[in-house]
Amino acid sequence: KSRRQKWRQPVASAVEIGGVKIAREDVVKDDPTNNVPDSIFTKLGMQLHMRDQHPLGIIKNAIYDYFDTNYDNKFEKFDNLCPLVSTKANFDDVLVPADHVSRSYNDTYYIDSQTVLRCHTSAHQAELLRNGHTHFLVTGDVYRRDSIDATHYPVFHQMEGVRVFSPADWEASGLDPTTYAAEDLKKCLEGLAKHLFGSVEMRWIDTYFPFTNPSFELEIYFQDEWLEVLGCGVTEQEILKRSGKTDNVAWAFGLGLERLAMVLFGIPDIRLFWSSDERFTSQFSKGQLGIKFKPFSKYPPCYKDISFWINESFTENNLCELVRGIAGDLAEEVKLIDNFTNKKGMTSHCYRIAYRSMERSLTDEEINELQWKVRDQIQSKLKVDVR
Ligand code: FA5
Ligand code: MG
Repeated sequence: KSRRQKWRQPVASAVEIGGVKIAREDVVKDDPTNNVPDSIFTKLGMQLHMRDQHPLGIIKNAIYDYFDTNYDNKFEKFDNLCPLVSTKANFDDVLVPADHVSRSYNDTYYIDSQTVLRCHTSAHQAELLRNGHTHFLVTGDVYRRDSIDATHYPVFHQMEGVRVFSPADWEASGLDPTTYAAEDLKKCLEGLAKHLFGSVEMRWIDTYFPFTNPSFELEIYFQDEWLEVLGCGVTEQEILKRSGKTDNVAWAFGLGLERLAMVLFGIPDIRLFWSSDERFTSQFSKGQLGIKFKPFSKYPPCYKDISFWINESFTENNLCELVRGIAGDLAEEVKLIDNFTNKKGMTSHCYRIAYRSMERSLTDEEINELQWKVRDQIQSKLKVDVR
């Protein structure tokens, strides 16, 4: 056996989600319409948001409390819906245009051409509306091919909220229904932020989503930067119409639970949510919102640069997936630090990879081994010329 084998975790052959058994070969297939690696399969069924002692479970329960208290238990809760969904549910039902980037193999994990790992909890909106639900929260793990840094991870957790209004709700206000819903939405989410954080520096940003109009993002000041914690807006009328609601207006939001938990507990790196190190897990307990995380690791990062001439098919997400496949959670950040095009029109990229463990010191030997493997696979899999 090569020495490299020791980096490979054994992969379980099946997981169970909400009573449904999902086999590895149902998810990871050697097929051009499939791009799910083992590292993603192993995250299925973990359901960190179901653990009352885990920061994600604690924050989920705190949000439930806010809605139960302020809306008289009116919001129904779903937190065990299967993350394997149709492309129709994930995209078409929420009006994502046929040419939208989020549909690409570069951004989304496809099981086959008709089935994806949901990339947002909005994948469940339309069906729940069709089934007659008017006030609901959907919590779950979501999956995206994405960049690598302290606030991005290919598996994370969202909570979707939807509230449908009837004419009686807005008529007395003197506002038009859209303005009424947008104001109610912002009040609701500002109240939630206050419930979770007390006072915190935050701002609203106008944005675009295919399924809402107008649309907003909420950002919170954290670790010297503005951090986007949620997207929201007034539901497109077409979505309501398709679910048989022609006289209504609605709002919807999608919260990033890791991002909110990072702010709430002062968790500096998103990889920590996956740690089973007792020095992490023992710091949290059920129902405790006031805890500040005490970092136990200041192990030094190690930086390795790699330069190569890119080709037309090169994407940063492919590079990040490759690095994660080799280094797993030892990859802290993958960052483009230089980019130029020569006279012949060839473009060179230099990426800096930061390796760091949250749990221990890494040896030069193991980092060099990782970096050699990255170098190898960049050439063999991404077909770029390493300089
Ligand atoms: C959405 O996913 C929309 N479905 C949200 C929405 C729902 C809008 C309903 C309107 C109505 P977005 O891609 O911005 O939007 O993601 C929502 C949140 O998820 C972000 O604000 C962020 O907090 C979190 N998030 C996004 N990508 C990552 C990632 N790679 N790692 C961790 N958190 C992430
Ligand atoms: Mg966003």
